[in-house]
Amino acid sequence: MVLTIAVLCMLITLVGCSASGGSAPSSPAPSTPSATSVSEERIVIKNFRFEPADLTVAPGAKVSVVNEDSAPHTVTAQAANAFDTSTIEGGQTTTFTAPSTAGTYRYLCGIHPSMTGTLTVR
Ligand SMILES: [Cu+2]
Repeated sequence: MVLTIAVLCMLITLVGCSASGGSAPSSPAPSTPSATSVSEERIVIKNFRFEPADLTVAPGAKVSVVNEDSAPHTVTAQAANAFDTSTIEGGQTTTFTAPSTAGTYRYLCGIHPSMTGTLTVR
């Protein structure tokens, strides 16, 4: 009886492992505790433009993105996995966390690739 339960537990653990391994954690977990010392930065999307087009933030800063258009937009880093807001519907606001590594990160709108901007981390 005890052995049966032990085997069942092992099986459940194995299944759990393979299931979580199959779905790769592609999106970065925004689990960073909101540090009050980090000032909030902001990008406004208006008339298919990022304002400001060049923004400098501290490493790991929280950046709000306000979409004032009626069209959906994204803020997607051209460098893989740097940051990506995914789709922001018109009128919506979202937040992403800037990379913790200093550098210049060019980004674009995944829906309208002619919309580009630069996020500088330093
Ligand atoms: Cu767009």
